[in-house]
Amino acid sequence: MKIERARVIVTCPGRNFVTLKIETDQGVYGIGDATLNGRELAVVSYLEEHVIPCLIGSDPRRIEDIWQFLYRGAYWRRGPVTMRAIAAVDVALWDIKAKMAGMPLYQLLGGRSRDGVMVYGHASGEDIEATVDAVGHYIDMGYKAIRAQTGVPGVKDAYGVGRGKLYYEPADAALPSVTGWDTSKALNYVPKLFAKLRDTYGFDHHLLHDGHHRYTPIEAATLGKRLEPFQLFWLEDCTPAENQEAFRLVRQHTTTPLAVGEIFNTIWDAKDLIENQLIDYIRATIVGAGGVTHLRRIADLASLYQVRTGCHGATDLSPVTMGTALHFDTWVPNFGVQEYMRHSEETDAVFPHDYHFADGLLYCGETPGHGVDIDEDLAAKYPYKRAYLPVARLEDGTMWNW
Ligand code: GCO
Ligand code: MG
Repeated sequence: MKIERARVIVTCPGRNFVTLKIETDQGVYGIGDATLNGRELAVVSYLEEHVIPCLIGSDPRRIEDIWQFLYRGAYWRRGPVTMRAIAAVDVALWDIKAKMAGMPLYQLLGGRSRDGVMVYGHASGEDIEATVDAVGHYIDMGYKAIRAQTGVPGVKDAYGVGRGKLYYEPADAALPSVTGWDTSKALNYVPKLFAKLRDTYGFDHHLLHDGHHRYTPIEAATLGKRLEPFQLFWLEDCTPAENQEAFRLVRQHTTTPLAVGEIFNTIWDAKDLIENQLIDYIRATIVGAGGVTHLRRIADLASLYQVRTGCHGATDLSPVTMGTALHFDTWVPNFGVQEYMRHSEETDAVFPHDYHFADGLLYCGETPGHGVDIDEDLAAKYPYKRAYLPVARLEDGTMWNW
């Protein structure tokens, strides 16, 4: 069996997606997601110029060997562009293998560990009152877990606020838009949101919050402490994680559970955090961290330390990643939660899929493979549109972490 052809499909049904389609000499094909929000074309070029030529003629059943070839063989390891390209190949090959086996992907991984996958949705509002209403809306939709982000008075376009939309879409401009940040304002305001949420809805739902890399370790520790009475499911990306040691300080000061990893590419980004039990949830996902083959290694390491998974699932991860992650989540023994921001109708139409939402859980389907396809004719109707993520600046103009 041979790989005969591989193509990259770029489409923008409301937002950009990069998809790799691998076709075999036996008529079976597989697809993988390679979207890197705001830097999409770098991955397109990496795949087209440097990966696809190596794939043609190789045996698509040799998933592990092809992974190692692309990782070790490049000499230049890791990084978001490389690892997304590898992920796209890996996912397309798992799709092919599962189709050939006539099984949904989760069966090949080891079978079902649970019936459905608990997901969390994104509630947000311009201020506390609006965010409390938005959380109520998610409760009405049946969500068991809800992330809450509020605008902060005096901060321009605070992170995570949908501005009237059910979900927010940050990559919104042909050049990066400038948002604001003020740590002390957020430190005073965010705990008030969670106090109000618990006051209004009680403690029956899981609440989550994303710090989006904004706080220094000691500020993150302060936030974690202030949030303790409201029993969050997790506080995410409370401080940047390039220095994994930074989490030790946060950990020593608060029992609020910590999650990190949506920008991690490999097990090496998470190794110290996991082994030192500095986090509770690892957020690496299929497209970001080298596909099913590598994410499984991360999850297995995490399970030794009782760290659970919480796969990233923002709208910039295509339905191909969502579908694959759901098979992964259905199998992985140390599952925590899955992020689910929902895609637009246009996106869902370009990527027909068999997963569905019911009562706060997502269910992967039983179609052989990962259960997500691409309608190429429809995809062709939405040409690529350059869109950047925003940047963040402090009041005095200093660049900050967005
Ligand atoms: C999340 C993330 C996203 C990112 C986005 C960037 O927790 O869902 O922080 O919202 O900002 O994926 O492309
Ligand atoms: Mg996040």
